[in-house]
Amino acid sequence: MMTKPFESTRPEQLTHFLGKHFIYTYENGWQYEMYIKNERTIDYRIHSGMVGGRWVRDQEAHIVRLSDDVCKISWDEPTGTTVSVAINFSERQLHGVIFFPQWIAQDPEKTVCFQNEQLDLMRQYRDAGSTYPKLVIDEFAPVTFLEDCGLDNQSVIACAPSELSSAYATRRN
Ligand code: FER
Repeated sequence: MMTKPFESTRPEQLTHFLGKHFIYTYENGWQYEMYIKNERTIDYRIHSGMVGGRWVRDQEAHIVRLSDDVCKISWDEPTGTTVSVAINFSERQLHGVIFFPQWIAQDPEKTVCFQNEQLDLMRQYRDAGSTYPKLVIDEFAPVTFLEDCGLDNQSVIACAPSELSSAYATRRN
């Protein structure tokens, strides 16, 4: 039987989280930026780390409320990478788990692109493998910048990380 998609999505519980835009650095030094675009969608940029330079718009995600200040966002990339990130907005602390297929661990540069223009290529790489053993990254990250950008704002994540000023990702608030 086909599993019903998005069966946990409860839009009425997500209003506080939708529109949040935030920058965070995992304890391993990898810096990421995420925008919760709407109840099923995120945009993101990767500023540094194994796949620094990669950026993605309109990634379908599963977003759930765990408490008034905590949500969990999980998704399956066209590359085969899967990610689950829990964000505590009041403590500005996040925990992410990233499951990379083996082909990305061996050649991360293949995924460094504006993914929206390379979706077929990413799926070809994914299907060619190899997949196993997965590289599992399990890290905490403080949220160093946080703002509200509203729903479906196309101007938040709109260019490659390399096109931003060096001050962009180091802003703190
Ligand atoms: C994150 C961890 C990993 C994240 C995105 C990824 C936007 C994606 C990794 C990849 O596709 O290579 O916190 O947030």
